[in-house]
Amino acid sequence: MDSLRYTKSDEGANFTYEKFCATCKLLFNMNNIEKDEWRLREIFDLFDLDKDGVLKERELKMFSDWTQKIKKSKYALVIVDVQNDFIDGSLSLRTCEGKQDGVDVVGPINHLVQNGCFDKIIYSLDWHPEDHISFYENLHLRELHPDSKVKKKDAKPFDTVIFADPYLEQILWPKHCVMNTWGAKLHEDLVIAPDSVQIRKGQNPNMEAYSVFFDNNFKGSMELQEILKKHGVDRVFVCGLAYDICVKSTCLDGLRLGYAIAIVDDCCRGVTAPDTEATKKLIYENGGLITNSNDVLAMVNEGKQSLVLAHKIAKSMTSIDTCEKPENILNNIS
Ligand code: VGL
Ligand code: ZN
Repeated sequence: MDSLRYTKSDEGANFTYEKFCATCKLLFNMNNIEKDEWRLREIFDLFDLDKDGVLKERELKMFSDWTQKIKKSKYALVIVDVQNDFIDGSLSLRTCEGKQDGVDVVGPINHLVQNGCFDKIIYSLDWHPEDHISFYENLHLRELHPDSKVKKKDAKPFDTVIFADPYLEQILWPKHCVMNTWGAKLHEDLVIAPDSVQIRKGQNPNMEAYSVFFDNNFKGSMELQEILKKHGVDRVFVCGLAYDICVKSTCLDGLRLGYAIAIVDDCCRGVTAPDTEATKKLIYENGGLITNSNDVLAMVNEGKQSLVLAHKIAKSMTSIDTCEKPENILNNIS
């Protein structure tokens, strides 16, 4: 007789993969789970600590914490380097290999800023001193290492050289974004959201700083992380210039730190087409989402959930991937 009684613990014991999938179908509004089934499987396996095929007790608690987190966690928008020099100035993307027009991101970014309910909006600015190591014009200021395949006398803008001290592989960019000059200003048509913050990077003359996350900007390198932490942000949308340089490094660093990162494809422009394609692939392979403005607005305004972002949150909660293989990601950051 006793064995027929249905108890609370039986309910937990029945939380199988099928039930998990049914819940996820509702959460993510999935009509067809086939394509993404592997993600559901992976998330379930993350929670199913004892690998018995059902979630119970502590495992069930993890599952419920995850659903809470994906319903409640906050969103930030990081707008990378939408500055004059990358649009109309010395490092105009129009004159680069990909022949992209940087100004084309201004409209779609303004649309996001004016219509999206983001919990925090952050603008980054490439902000270099006159003697910055990345400037082709400053090549005479420092010695190259014998390892450098390109020698001083042959070097042209956009070549990669290796400096001796500090030992550093560096692309030689045309002089750009010199602090307090017109070229370093945000584009005049870019809408600046109230309560937004601006982060300057690349101020150390001997250090390149592509990523908004890790920069020696003389205030310490944790500025962006501190802002995100203060606002309870787990999910970060990244857009701006240049797709295959600073947007790329920011996304990869964010993923490595455990953030759920989405790149807003239509709000980015790159230096070269092949590098832009490679960037998308790399971000996807590292757990990031490639999305567009319309989907971003559906997420932040209408509560639409992204399985890719939720998957990343599950991984970070169970911390199987954050900083587990930083060398893999760092090797890929150029
Ligand atoms: C950038 C090249 C040099 C960028 C900054 O913002 O993508 N690119 N410095
Ligand atoms: Zn720069």
